[in-house]
Amino acid sequence: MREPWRSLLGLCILACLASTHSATNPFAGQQTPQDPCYDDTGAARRCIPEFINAAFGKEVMVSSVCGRPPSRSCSVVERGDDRPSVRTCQICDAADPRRAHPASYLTDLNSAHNLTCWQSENLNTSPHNVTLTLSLGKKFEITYVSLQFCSPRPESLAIYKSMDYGKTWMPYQFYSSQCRRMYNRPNKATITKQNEQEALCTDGHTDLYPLSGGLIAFSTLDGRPSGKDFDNSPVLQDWVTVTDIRVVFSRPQLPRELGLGPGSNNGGRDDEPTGVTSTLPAYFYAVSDFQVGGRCKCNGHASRCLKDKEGKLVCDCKHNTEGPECDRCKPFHYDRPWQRANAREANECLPIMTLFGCGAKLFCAPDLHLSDVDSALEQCEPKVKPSPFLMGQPIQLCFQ
Ligand SMILES: [Ca+2]
Repeated sequence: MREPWRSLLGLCILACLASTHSATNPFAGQQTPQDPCYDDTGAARRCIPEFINAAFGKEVMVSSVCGRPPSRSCSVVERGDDRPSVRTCQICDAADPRRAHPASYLTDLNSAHNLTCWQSENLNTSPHNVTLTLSLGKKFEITYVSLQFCSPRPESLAIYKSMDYGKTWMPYQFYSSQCRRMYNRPNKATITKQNEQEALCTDGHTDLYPLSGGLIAFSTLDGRPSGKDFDNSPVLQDWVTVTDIRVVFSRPQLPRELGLGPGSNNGGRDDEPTGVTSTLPAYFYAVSDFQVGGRCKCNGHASRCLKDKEGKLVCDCKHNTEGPECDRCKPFHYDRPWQRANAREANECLPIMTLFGCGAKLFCAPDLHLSDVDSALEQCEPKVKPSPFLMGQPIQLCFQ
């Protein structure tokens, strides 16, 4: 009864020792020396993909774009030097590349010398939501969402996120000079450890000026207490995880203040009940750059993301992990539960080699010797039994 298992174990151990003759990590031979997921002794360490603007070059779905049919829109331009602002008008024509303002201009190369702006249709009812939706195609951990405007910034704007590829959405951040009325939230609420996963509203970034070039930047961890201890905060790890971002421009700056329309005295902030459609002079939204700054989410087990055969972005998983986000252990590497890597501990998945069921476990580890196996087997006498887990499996599976 005992002998067949002893020889099987012997085979396994020999294969194990053969694979570990030169490195501390038995799997280090599979890695290139420069692999950031392993140190120069072959030990696993946390690795993360580079920080990128995940929106760059991606398609943004917009609910409105100007130029079909061609239209004329006007804006007020500041000239500085105490000179009065001037009103300028231009034609938007989607059929003419020199006069078009397509959604692709939101995420193209942003250059101050060649500012390309997406622009909505002229809108003349309020509120009139205009929506931008960006799908990243994979989970990312994001640090910021930013929008640079060519028009004045909206007076009220909401950012939502999805973690399930657009099936469900949750509020991420609100900007409004009237947080309570527009979004039913207090202005600048305090964030404590109890509500770190709550979207806030602020009246910052809602000034009319600058009339062009204004920025809205939402920093996902800013002001959240556990941000300093991100490694140990599953709540915030969840909070920064997104697959899609949606921005809703809920209300424009007042055309009366912009001087764009004659007698638009019904555009007042306080005398216009929310939800009531009122006629305003035409306004539009225009954005030159929509950025989402962050890293491809791989839970500390990959240093890069690659496109798979179907063109889908996936993590290039190391540490014996697999899955789109390296979110599970590879088969036969379940010796301990899967865990995210952190700065102190790589938490790599370990191979299992449980071949007998008397409570002893043998790992394909560099410090394992045949004598250890012998002594373990001695302790098992006389109840050596194969683990059901590997029964009938080829022994080579231990070393995948
Ligand atoms: Ca642009």
